Amino acid sequence: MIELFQFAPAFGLPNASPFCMKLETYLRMADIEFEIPSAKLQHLQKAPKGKMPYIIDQGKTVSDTSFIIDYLKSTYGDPLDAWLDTTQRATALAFQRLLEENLYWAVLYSRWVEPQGWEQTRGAFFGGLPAPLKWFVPTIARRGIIKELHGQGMGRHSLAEIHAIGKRDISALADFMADKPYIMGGQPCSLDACAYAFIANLLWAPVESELKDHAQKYPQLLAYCERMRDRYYPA
Ligand SMILES: N[C@@H](CCC(=O)N[C@@H](CS)C(=O)NCC(=O)O)C(=O)O
Repeated sequence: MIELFQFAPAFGLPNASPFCMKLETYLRMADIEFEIPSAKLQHLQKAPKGKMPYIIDQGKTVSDTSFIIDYLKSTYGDPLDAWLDTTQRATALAFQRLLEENLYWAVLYSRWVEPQGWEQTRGAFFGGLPAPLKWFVPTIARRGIIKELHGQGMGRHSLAEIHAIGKRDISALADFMADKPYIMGGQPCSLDACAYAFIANLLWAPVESELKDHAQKYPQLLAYCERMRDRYYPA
């Protein structure tokens, strides 16, 4: 059976990492059996690209959610995206990039850099660490994220600019979704695994931010997350 290596759940969500939650949601949507070995620090250390999640299937290790989903489609079939035409596929890819390559960094900033977000992130991610680790690991991890944000570029903007960038992405997704039940229309596709993971992480993580406030202005986003949760994570 597929082993899914990811972070332990946090923030009351299946995963506080939108990438981990995306992949778990995809597996559930595609009805592929998997198991999650209990989360350990060594899993991240063994991750082929130093990032979570990754899978091991039939002795093969695959990392990066997009490559993993490609692998799953070619190995187990593609029950979710066959109905999309080429224009819809192109649109879905553009929204995936918006979420993963842009909005992600604005959300990361709100969690790790903004003082209020950092308080909540530190407690949720590092609260269980024993002394002396809890005295220095959070600071080292935060320094690493700040360096990544600077390297990627988002961290070079002012706070107001970062909020403006993130809000535009949220509005674009909400406006495109409008009153459709799923992002691309009346039925789900693999983009929904990604969109649900990112939007639920924004709406439902207990990290107060301007981005969360902005997302809450769109009732269709909340209704969408509830629809996805009820369908793929039944209580
Ligand atoms: N492009 C990757 C991104 C994965 C990613 O950024 N994972 C983050 C968590 S959201 C991570 O593992 N960060 C740990 C680190 O950088 O040390 C994917 O699609 O899987």
